[in-house]
Amino acid sequence: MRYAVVCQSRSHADLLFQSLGVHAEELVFAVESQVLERYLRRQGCAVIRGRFRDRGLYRELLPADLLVITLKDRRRLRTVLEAARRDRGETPVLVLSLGRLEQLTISPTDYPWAHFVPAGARFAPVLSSDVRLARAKIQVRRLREIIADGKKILILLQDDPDPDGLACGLALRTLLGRTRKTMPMGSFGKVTRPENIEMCRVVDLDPLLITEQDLADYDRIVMLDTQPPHLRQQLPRVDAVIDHHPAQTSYEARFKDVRNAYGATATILVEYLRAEGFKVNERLGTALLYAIRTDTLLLDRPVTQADVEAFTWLFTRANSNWIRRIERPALPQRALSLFAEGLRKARIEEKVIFSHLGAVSREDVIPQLADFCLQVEGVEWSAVSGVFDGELIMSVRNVGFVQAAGTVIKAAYSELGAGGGHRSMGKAILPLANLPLGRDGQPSKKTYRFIEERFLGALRT
Ligand SMILES: [Mn+2]
Repeated sequence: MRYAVVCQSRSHADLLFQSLGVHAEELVFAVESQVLERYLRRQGCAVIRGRFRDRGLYRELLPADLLVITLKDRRRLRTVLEAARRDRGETPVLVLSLGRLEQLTISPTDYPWAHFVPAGARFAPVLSSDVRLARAKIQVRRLREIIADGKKILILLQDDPDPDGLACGLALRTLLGRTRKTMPMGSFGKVTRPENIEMCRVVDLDPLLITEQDLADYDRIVMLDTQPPHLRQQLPRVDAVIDHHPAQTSYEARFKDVRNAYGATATILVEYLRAEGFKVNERLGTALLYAIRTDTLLLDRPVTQADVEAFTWLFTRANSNWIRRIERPALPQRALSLFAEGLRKARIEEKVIFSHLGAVSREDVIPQLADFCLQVEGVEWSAVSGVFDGELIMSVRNVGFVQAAGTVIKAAYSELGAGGGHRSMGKAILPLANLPLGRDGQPSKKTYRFIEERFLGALRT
């Protein structure tokens, strides 16, 4: 390949060597300065020296596989473009300008055959990412000062630990060179979502179920992906908090890194690891990527450049088969007959498909059937219920371009139990005691009609 470059300075030439990724022998430079000519020859490049306004210069330089024009002095751009116009032939032309395009003294539209690149602006995202990593270094140093000397450190997660908290726990352990013995993860509640249980199995995590009394065993407490006011329990103290939920002010901690704009706390931990030059193994990479995937619904929720970058960085470091396994928890064989029954009884009303499974032995069959039902022609919503552990659990899915599932669930059921969700999926948990039941104390036809009517009512408003 032959790359022709019109260039005025050594730093531009150096930048090109690195960014074009070509050998010196493939480059031929057109320069005006003798000093630059000598420098480039020493690098092993061919050089033609002449005046930029002289058309003979371009007859010698062209044709080439690419002509790059990179000038320190922006006012000379017109001179070069006008002089090169005649002899460019079929050579693609790339103009690297350091400033913004509006700052050019020429109008790019006058030269439709050239591709103008505002190199400074292109460089900006890279730099802003490095600025974040430079800041992360300081955060890690402070975090180490505050907790690293602890004998036994507790990583405290939210009551039903989710992938973001779990992955961050694993990342923090790696960052501080700790083990599950000297820095266990704990929570006042159990992991319940089938996907999250599967994640714990796949990446080998086993968060402890703790009580308030257990807290005394630890000389440092770090909270990840949650803050003290989110818990019902009173904490004796918290040393460090790393989170992305809205910042709470009613507590003290020596270290706080709370970034509400971030889509996941895992993104913050990825910055820490990258700033410290850690190599992330498959296990940690998978956990962190899965955390960002679920917390941002595959970057479908408001996220920052930092989340997108962490996502990309983790992508090659994670095991996609493991992620698939986590996202599709295996369906037990006996669920098939339950599914068959659920599908047989399913009804569609006002573009909502309803199905009620009755008593189920595993909660996860409910969301799985809800996912499946959404594929039925003409359906915009699916609402599938099942009775588990004294509660009626309803999984709701929609096609995404309708009202938010979380809002509809709240409007329909907030007086009867807990519920909520995101744009296209949600869940309601209704204690049976709050529902009109049949004579046998179990949900009856009337119960289900009651639930359906509340749902349709909420949809209509
Ligand atoms: Mn989170």
